[in-house]
Amino acid sequence: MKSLIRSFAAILVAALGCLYLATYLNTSEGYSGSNTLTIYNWGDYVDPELLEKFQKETGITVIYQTFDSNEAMMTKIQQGGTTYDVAMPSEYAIDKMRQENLLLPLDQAKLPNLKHIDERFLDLGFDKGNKYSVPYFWGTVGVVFNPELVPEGLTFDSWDDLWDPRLGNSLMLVDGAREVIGFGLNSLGYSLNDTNEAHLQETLAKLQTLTPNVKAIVGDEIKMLLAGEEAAAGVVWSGDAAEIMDENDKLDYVIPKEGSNVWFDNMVIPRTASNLDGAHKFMNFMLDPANAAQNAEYVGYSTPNKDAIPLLPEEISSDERFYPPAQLTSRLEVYNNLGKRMLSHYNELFLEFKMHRK
Ligand code: SPD
Repeated sequence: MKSLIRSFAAILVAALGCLYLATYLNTSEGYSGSNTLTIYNWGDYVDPELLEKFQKETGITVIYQTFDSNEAMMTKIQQGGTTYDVAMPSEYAIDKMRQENLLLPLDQAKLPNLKHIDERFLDLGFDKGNKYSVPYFWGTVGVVFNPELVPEGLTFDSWDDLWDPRLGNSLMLVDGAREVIGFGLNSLGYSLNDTNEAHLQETLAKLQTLTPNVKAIVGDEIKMLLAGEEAAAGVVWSGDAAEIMDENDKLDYVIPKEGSNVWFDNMVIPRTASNLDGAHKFMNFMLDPANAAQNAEYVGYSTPNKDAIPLLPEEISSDERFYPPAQLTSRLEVYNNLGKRMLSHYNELFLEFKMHRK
């Protein structure tokens, strides 16, 4: 009888072992690819609660990594050896990645929530028909400033106000080649897509005269530094300005009159992806109006989702500094894909500007 009980116990242990193993294999399947989703996004650019909600709803394990510039993101994807399933590049980078065969076409049948996106953000020049990308956030580049810390009379309605000699060591600049070379070009009346070498050299020379005013060129920390009144003004993306002003309501945000940049960050599937179904599920999840509103409120950037807007607090959705009307954005320029060589040249010029400060 004892041996019968022992055999029964052995069978029970074996059965339980099999059950455990099956469950374990099922939940850990992701590590072989099919039940994980690797997302590659800008820093500070998603509400972590939404990632948890997505995991709970789908059973897909999210692996989340960040980048701080389009250039860094493109280099990483180009080099290979990564398995990013979803990434969030800006428009000119999408155009470049598409041309370099770094993106997979989307299956729009799996993206029914695309219907919530405002038409103003669909079918744009960098991805006609949204074959490769769906809108995530959008915004502008401008100046956030603290009226209590800037010298009297400076309103930054002109880019040239940044060069005011009274602003010594009081400016922060976003660490972006297109942004800095772009406002330099705009300040001289040129397009921020200018490729004329004489104009670019003139821009570099003018930017180099800005260095006495520049306290730091920084990434996401720019928000903390400006909100903490470590500098009087900064050139920033509008969403960062919104977040800074949420922390410190003394500050204001303006777009200088000579013009500036309107940009679009979209979700794409890199060619390296291994979980196409999960990638579409994630995109569709982020396109859901309630999720898009929650994300916009958390991150501070502007959502292109027209059905998310009514779900936002009125003081956010009615703020034309961050939800500017089409007649204002139509006078702003979108960054063009200037081609591999010219984009590298912009990066070199930016590096030269940064080195000049040292
Ligand atoms: N902290 C997130 C910043 C994302 C900003 N993307 C703007 C891209 C402009 N080309």
